[in-house]
Amino acid sequence: MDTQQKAKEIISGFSIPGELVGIKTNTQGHINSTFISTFEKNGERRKYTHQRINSNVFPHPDEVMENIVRVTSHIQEKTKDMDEAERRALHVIPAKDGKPYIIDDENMYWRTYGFVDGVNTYDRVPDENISYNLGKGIGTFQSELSDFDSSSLHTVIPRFHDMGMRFSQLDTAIEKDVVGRVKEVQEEISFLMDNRERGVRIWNDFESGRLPSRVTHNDTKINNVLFSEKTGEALCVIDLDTIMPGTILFDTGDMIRTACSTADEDEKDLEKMEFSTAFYKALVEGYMESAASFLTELEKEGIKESGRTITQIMAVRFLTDYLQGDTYYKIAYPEHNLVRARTQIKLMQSMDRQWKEY
Ligand code: GN1
Ligand code: MG
Repeated sequence: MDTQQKAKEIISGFSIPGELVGIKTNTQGHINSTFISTFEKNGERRKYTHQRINSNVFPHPDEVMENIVRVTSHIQEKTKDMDEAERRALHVIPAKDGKPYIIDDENMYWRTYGFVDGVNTYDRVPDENISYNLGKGIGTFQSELSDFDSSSLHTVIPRFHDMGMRFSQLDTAIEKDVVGRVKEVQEEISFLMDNRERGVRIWNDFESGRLPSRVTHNDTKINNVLFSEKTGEALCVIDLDTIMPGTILFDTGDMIRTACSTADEDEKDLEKMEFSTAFYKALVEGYMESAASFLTELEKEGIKESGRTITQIMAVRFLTDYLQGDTYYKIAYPEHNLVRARTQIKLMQSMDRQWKEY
């Protein structure tokens, strides 16, 4: 049975009113498989998002879902009286047995959300206004969760942003060289190794308690944010799998990485990849408007560095996966992970060239 057929079968186990009238596969995302369905009831159509959770990446999907249900309920409560309230948090649709997931015959977990319409998404920032809105939206998300006890969340992927551990994984991949690719990537390896010490600082400040533990999303790239079609406001942060305790600098970092770059994460022409200081300034201005009130001084001071650090961790992770024979990220062609690692390194170099100007 193909996955879409399987999805259809699973979907019937969720508590969704009406008849299933259509299903489409969504190809975005490097980890989970996603499907969009349409249901019809009394002539009215509604869409839903269904995902099969990748259990190699998330070994405890029940804990992932428990985190998500708690965090989305918290945001729903905070935003219930606002305009477009239904678009400001994801809504988990339970299975017919009340659980927030269904386990299929291959022991894979599936979940369903109400599809959020009336929104725009971007893979790249088109202008400074969107950058400003993105910053403000991420700051709002953090601020809505600033009174949520982060220690009550499950750590779904331990040491996810531990740069030291990510470098150790790269060391092992280089040493084993299972697919014989190390010789092609000497330049990339040496750039990353030269920056190793600087890269571990944020994690060390977090682990030593100098940076406070908060609820962090850990994947705040621009295409995980939904913008209102009506007002342009960044309404909702999606892709909540990696919500867990962390430092908010992981999230400022990923938003800087993806919102201030002039090319896609997998652009082959490196000439096109630069860091935009104009987008950065707009992003941080929006972010500070909604986040400044709850940040500590050390958090504020770390924002600029966080963009460089998270870009670096992605370079390390993509290169490691390339050397390991592409076992983690979905790839569309053999060099895909190498292309991704190179864009991240280029982005870091572009930051460094302009470091004094922003
Ligand atoms: C992965 O699945 P997706 O595309 O939302 C990854 C993130 C990376 C991102 C890079 C669990 O996220 O850490 O930043 O790719 N998620 C996981 O595009 O590893
Ligand atoms: Mg993700």
